[in-house]
Formats: sequence, structure tokens, C-alpha cells
Amino acid sequence: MQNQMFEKEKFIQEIKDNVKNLYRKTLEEASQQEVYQAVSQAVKEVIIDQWLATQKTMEKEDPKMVYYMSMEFLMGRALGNNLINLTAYKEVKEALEEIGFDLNVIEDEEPDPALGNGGLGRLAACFMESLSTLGYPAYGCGIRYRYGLFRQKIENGFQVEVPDNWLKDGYPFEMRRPEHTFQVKFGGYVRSEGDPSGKTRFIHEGYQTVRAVPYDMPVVGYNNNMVNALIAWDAEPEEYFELDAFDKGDYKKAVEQENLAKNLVEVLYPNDNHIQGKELRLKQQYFFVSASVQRAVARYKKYHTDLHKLPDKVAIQLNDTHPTVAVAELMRILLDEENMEWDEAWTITTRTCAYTNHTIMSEALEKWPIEIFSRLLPRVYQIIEEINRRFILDIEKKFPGDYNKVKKMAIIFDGQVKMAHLAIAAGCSVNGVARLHTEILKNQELHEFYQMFPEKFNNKTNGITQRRFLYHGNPLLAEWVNKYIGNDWVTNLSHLEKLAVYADDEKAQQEFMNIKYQNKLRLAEYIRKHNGIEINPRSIFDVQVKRLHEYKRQLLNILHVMYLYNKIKEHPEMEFYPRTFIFGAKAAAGYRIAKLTIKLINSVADVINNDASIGGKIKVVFIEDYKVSIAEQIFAASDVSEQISTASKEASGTGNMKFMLNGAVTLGTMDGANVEIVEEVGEENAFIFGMSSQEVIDHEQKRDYDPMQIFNNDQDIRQVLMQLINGMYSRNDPELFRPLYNSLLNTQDTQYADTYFILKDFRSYAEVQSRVEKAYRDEKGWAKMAMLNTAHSGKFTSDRTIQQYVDDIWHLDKIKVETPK
Ligand code: 26Q
Repeated sequence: MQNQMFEKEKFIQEIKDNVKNLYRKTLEEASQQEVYQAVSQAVKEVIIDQWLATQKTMEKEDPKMVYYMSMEFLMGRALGNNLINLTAYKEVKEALEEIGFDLNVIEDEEPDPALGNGGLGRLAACFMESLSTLGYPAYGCGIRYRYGLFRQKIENGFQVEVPDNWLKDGYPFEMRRPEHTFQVKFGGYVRSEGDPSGKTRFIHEGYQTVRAVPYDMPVVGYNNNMVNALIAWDAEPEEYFELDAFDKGDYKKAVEQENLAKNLVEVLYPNDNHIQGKELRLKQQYFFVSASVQRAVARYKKYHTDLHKLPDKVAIQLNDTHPTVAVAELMRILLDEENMEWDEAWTITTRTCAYTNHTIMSEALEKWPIEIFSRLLPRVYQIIEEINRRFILDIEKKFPGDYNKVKKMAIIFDGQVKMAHLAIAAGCSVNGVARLHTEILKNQELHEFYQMFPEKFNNKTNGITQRRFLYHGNPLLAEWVNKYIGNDWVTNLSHLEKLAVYADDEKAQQEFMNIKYQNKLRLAEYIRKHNGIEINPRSIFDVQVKRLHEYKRQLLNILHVMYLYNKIKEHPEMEFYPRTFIFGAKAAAGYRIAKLTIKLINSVADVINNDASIGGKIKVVFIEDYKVSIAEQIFAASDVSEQISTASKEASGTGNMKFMLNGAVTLGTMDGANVEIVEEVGEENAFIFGMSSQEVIDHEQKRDYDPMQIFNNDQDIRQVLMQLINGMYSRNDPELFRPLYNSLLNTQDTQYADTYFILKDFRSYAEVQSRVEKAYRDEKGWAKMAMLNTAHSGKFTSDRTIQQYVDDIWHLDKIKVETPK
């Protein structure tokens, strides 16, 4: 490799110097954490040279940039991936070995920055990495939460949330950039006055302000000297001397302003696919959006004078509706600060902004009460009212006399501001995140909008970065792939296709399965250490890791485990291939049914794992605190990838792609991107079950599904459900799991029983699970299937996804950064 930047002796000396300068210690005295900090500093220096070179190139070439706005960036650890992308991983590993350190152990010293919940946040992180690797200029814009997603502890089988103080030892891969501070204003009122030209001006007064101070985190491209920035905004109170309210004796306001800043960025909301309409959340949204839009406009004005051409240099992508207030903020700046006319400002805004939808779950559609919105953001609200007024005229023009359409589509209706409607009206593009999802948006959820703006709708099937989820997470497999087909796959994943010719090659099969076995040993060791459970590395590793949500149906999985356990107890002589069911999931702190499902999984694990009579045929493991770093190891070690959401509910899924890349076989429904995975790998290399999305939608519309009939007619299902309420898994409190039982059988006030069709799909799930077992007994057949999954996973790189965003929406040009001297 061409790495003079990591020349071994020099690098070792630098680590020694860093330890000395940072901690006044010698290497021998330094802790692992201190060595991690010292190594990271050394790596950061190299990155900064490339960062400067990238900046220079951008100044010279003046390319168009995308601002990817997201409330969440689930970056995962930086050190290892930065080394990989600097093509210095091996060199640094060797250098560290020479001075007695293990890079893997050093990497474990880094906290996982968990500034995201799950899929949406991790997608943003993969996108940033692909943008840099492909050489596209981009800023990620988000919030520097003091506390990321909670750490999960399991106590007595229950989830307990512990604060995630990720900044406590200092985070080496960030840079405070106070020179890019902006003011963000909240509250107050709007006064209008006519100026001499006769134009009405709107003046915002009596507001509170917060200073938005950015911390830039480098996002290193693979082997191309390109470094983009993730701008993570911190909030600081306005300094006292600027606070004239304080001089006027308004002590209360001064304290309020200080508290506002402190609370704003305190913590990430731990909800995933579920809205909590909290005022503070709206404050967070406007805070980072306003700062980001101001920065984008300021940067543009540094090099250009004509704001009408903003869309030639700036694209703003809204990661779901959470940053949608950006469209109104851009309008505000153009109208109030740049004195533009409405139509000019509107043309610029709509050409600049684009919206990605990540869900059709109705409880995740963002709406804000007018009362909160107008009080917190009075001027922005006025602008949204005007957008709405004009939009309603357009609706009436498109659907004359159809008041129902206005009702359904208006941005402000029934006392609420509907963020998705605003995003669709004010953007040039609306995209779903998998083909099926986009079709459902067009034909069902957003059908009226599709009729009105067919040209805006497009699909961008999600992807993942192979640099993290194969190269870094599964080094043995990465090596093996290199041996067979070279390493072009690192930047062009479609090359994996070349592995297909080895699928029948016995030697290749053995090597492939042996690597899987080594990875299973690594995970088994982790589980032994963290859970105190011994698992059989020769068993089938059957894995479901993702956020806990009813629609994802972890409950279906664990009910099926209970069913298998009953079968084995009834027929001890029955042939049964040993299986380890592995779960990992965090539940939103206030999501009662989700938390109870975690308890059920742990209770079932307790009973089954300690029942010597079944001879270890089944083990159940709940991995505590599922997060990006352990995820990488889990994908590498999995045989079966559980993707079992109720069809139509999972917009895409991205975990499904990470498993596939690592040679795990999908067991899933025809939902989200599973559909496209099956298309790529072939039906014979996946295990598909359950209702189709159309069947689900039909039942939902007809409201004709009755789970009680299944309960009454299927004795195995009945037995399992009775075990939820007879104390079999909750000896001391037989009623503990009653809410789960009720969720499946009792019609609730607002919901139907078994909203997610668990009983309806149970038989089909059990049947496909028994086919998995049969298939696994055929060692060669399974090896072939697993290998073909890796071979056909090329489509699911985020490089492909990003290229499609660039081609269809952003229209960026690549830049080429020369190696810094
Ligand atoms: C909104 C308001 C208040 C509090 C929280 C939220 C909130 C936060 C996070 C709402 C939704 C989310 C996250 C959604 C999410 O992760 N969606 C997933 O996005 C993935 C990437 O596109 C898809 O693969 C998944 O299918 C989808 O569920």
C-alpha cells in the first residue's frame, strides 16, 4: 500500500509523543483508553491534511453540494473505519503489535457514538461514507446530543435505560468550529410595517436566542483523500453582554435562555417509528435546521452573489419529515433577509429541497399542534400558513369541487401542521426507500399527492457500506473474497458476482463455512463473556437484531421458539438440529408492549437454557445493548437472518442487507427490500413466508381478520398462547404477560386484535422454519446458498444508492482531491 503517512517507526514515535503530551506518561504507564486517544490523535492529523486538501479543491472547483439533513446519524466507531479508508489498517495494526498493543482492543476503547435510533440514523451514516468514497461534496447536518441513545441494561430480564455519556472521555474525531456560529431564535411575536417602497416587512421581536456552534466530524472516503464533514450542532447560551434583557433586569429571561441552550441538545429522543409530539423535539428540529440553512446560504454567498442560482450549488435532502421546517426557514431567509418576492423565493426553495419518506406507519407521521408551532416559531408559522393557502388553491385547481381532497392534503388542517404534506408541496422530489415501499406510497398512502405531482415521486432502494459491514466487520471473509476475486469489490460491490462460479466448488464451500464458524466462535465468546451463556458454535445461529417494534414481530419469533420447545418436550426422540436463537433489540422507553416482549424473550431464555432435559437443542440469547459495534460481529456470525415484519410495514430494512452481504440466508416476508433481495438471490436461496402486502392491506381495509378463530382451531397456537398466561414463563406473576396475550386476542379501544397478523402468519412461519432446518442439514447445499447470498448482494451497497440520488435528484459532480504533501 502507498502509505508513507503511516510509516511504522514514525507512527510509533508519534503515539509515544501523544501519550507524553496528553497524559505526561510513558507508553508503559498509559492505559488502553489513553493509548486509544493517542492513536486517534495521530490518525486525526493525517485526516486533517486530507480535509484541508478537500477544502482547497472545493474552493477551487466550486462544486454543487448536498446538505443531508437528519435528526440522527448513527455513525458507529470511527477509528477502525478511518484506518480502513485511509488504507492503513494493517500497517497500524502491525505498528501497535510491535509496541505490545492489540488494535482490536484499542478500538474497543472507543464509545459508539449513538446519535441515532436505528435504520434511519444508520442509513444517514452509510450515505455520508459513500458520498466521501464516491468523491461527492457533502455536508451532513445534525445535532451533537450530549447523550445519545440510552445504553440498555437487562436486569431481571427487564430493560433498564442508562444514560449514554459518550463524550465523557472526550471524543477525538471532532473539531469545534466557533467561527461558524449562528443565532437561532425562538418565541416572541411578529410585527409588520410598510417600508418606504410600499412593501410590507415582517419584524420578529421579543424572542429568545441560542447560539448554534458546530462541531465538525470528518467523514473519510476510501483511498481517495476526500474528507467531507458531518456538522453536529451544539447549543450555547447567548453571552451575557449581548443579553440586553439582562441589563433591563429581566433576570428570569436570562436564566430561561441559559436553560433553553442546555436542554436543547441534551438527549436524543429514543423513539423509532413512533412520534412523540413534544415541544422540545420541535425546538431541536428548528435549532439544527435553522443553523444548517443559515450556514448553507452563508457559504453560498461567500462565493456567489445571485441567490436565484442557489439550486445550482446547493441541494438539501430531508431525511424523513424531521427536518422539514427547513423549507420554511429557507423561505424566511429569502423573504425577510434577502428581500425577495414570494414567487422567486418559492422557486428557489422547491428546486433546492427534496424529501425521503421512511415509513407508512400512521403513528410515525409527523404532525404538530398549531398552538405549539405558532408560539415557538411565529414567523416560520406565518410562512407555512401562506404556503398552505397557496397549496390549497392548487389542490382546488387540480381536483375542482372535491373538498375531500383539500381535507386530506392540506398542510394545515384540524389544528395541526402536517410535515409530510409540507415536504411534498415544497420539494422537487419525494422518494421511498425500497421499490415496494415507493409503490405503496404512490398507490395508497400518498396517492392524492402522486396524482397531483407524479413527476416528483421516485424510488431509491436503501443500501449499506461494505467498508464497514464486510471489510471491517468480517476481516476473514474480506480476505477470502480478495483471494478469489481481488479487492475491487471494496469500491464496486457488483464484483462480488464473480464469486457465484465458486458456489459449487467444494473447497471454496468449506473455506466459506469455516470462516462462518470462526466468526461464530468469536460471537460465542462474546456471549459467554457478556451473558454467561454457553452456546454451541455448531448450532444454527438464527438471528433477529433490530429495534423492538410490534410490526417487526419479535413476538412471532419467540412464540415460535415456545412452540418448538413444546414439540421437543412432547417428542424427546424427535430429530432436531441444534439451534441458537439470538435476539438484540432496544425498546423505546415508554413502549410498554415492546418492553414486555423483551422480558418475555429473557424469560423464555431462562426456562429453556436451564432445562437440561432437552440436551441443549435450543438456546435463546438476548444480547444486551445492541449497537453498531456488536452488530458488525453479529452479521458476520449469522446463518439465518430473520426479517419477519408484517408485509407492507417495513419500508425497507437495511439489516437484511448486512446479513446477506455476510452470507446469512434471509428468512422473511415479502416486505420492504426483502422483495429485492429475493429477486437478486433467487427464491431458492431464501426462505419466504406469510401474507403478501396486498393481502395485509386488503384485510386492513375490510377489517375482516379474526385471530380468535385461529386460536380456537389451532391447538399448538392455543397451547403457546395459554403458556403466556399460566405462569410457565413467569412463575411468580402469572399475569405478567397478559398484555401480550391481550394484544393478540382482545380488541382494544383503538386497535384491532393482533394488528400485525402474528397468528395469521404463524403456521406459514413454522413451516418455513422447518424447511430451514432441513436445508441446513445439507452442508453443501447450505454452503452454496450462503455463498450465493454474498455473491448476489452487490446491488445493496449504499454506493449504488448514492449514485442514484446524485443522478436523479442532486446532480452533483465528483471532485478529485490530490494527495496532500
Ligand atoms: C419522530 C418524532 C418524535 C420522536 C421520534 C421520531 C422518530 C425518530 C426516528 C420517528 C422515526 C424514526 C425512525 C425511523 C426509522 O428508522 N425508519 C426506518 O428507516 C430505515 C431507513 O430507510 C428503513 O430501512 C426502515 O424500514 C424504517 O423503519
